[in-house]
Amino acid sequence: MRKLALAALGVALLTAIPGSAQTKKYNITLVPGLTTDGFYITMHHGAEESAAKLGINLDFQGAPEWNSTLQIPVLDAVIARHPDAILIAPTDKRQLIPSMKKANDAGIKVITLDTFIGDTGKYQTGDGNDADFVLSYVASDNVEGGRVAARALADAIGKRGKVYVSNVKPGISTTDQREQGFKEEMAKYKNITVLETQFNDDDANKAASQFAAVLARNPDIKGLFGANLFSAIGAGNGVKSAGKLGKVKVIAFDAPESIVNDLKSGLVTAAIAQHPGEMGAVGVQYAVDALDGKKVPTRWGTGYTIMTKKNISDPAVTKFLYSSK
Ligand code: T6T
Repeated sequence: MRKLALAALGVALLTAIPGSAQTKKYNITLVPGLTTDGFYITMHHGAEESAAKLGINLDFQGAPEWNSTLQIPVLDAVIARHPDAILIAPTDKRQLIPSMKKANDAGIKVITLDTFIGDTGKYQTGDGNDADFVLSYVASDNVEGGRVAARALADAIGKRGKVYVSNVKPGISTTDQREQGFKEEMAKYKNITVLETQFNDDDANKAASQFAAVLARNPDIKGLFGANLFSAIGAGNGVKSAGKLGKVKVIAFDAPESIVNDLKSGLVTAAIAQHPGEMGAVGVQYAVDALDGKKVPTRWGTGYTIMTKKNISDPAVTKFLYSSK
């Protein structure tokens, strides 16, 4: 129902265009968390569709890995070219603030997609916090996503046993919030123990070897939550290599094309697919609205599609798989 409502609103957003965008061909740059991730490739496609409908120029500039020390110079180079607006998925809650502020001070409209800067993801509050200048935050509800993952994993393991979170690194708004939501929800299950989080730096190989190490220390491990695409793929590969397919349950955040086989084989019990295409489309729309002098909502929440073995052949579900190119 919510999905339908969102889809309807998405259509409304894209059709209620006043035409003013045509008077000036705005230049908008999308800076993803990294360029080589199906999540951001899909976000780019959504942004491109919206840009084509609105008649604006869209540029995609990012680093090949999730690393704020690589993303900052990319952003600085984008600012030097002075686009009208920047849509960015900041790779760190604090480290991107100075450059993003520089963009805003130069008169460039700044919107964050997927991740946020600062402590809350609430912008334009007037409370003087150092991230308040950002116009809008367009993203999933990541705390809720973590809760959904916890409930799915608890059910998969019969509400009993040891589990852990395979995560990227601390300081990323999205994955921090997923872990928070997961742990808050898991605290409700008295027979489930959440072991120490394993941080993999967005490196699937590292996530796989970390699973082997966790298993060696905890031969009775029952499940894990891969808090993003590379964490889930990597930890899932670790489970497979250890011969634990189906015995150690995996809940995956994100939906690369490979998730179809992982769900069918039983390696992954459920995948929580985000809607990055919608993030890109709404982000472009908001940037154009802001440039046209309109007030834009400070938060737009995109939904989730939960993928399981049961529904993974349904086109209404598979349309939310991320594209790899
Ligand atoms: O999970 C997404 C994104 O939401 C997160 O901020 C970083 O990782 C992904 O891009 C998946 O790799």
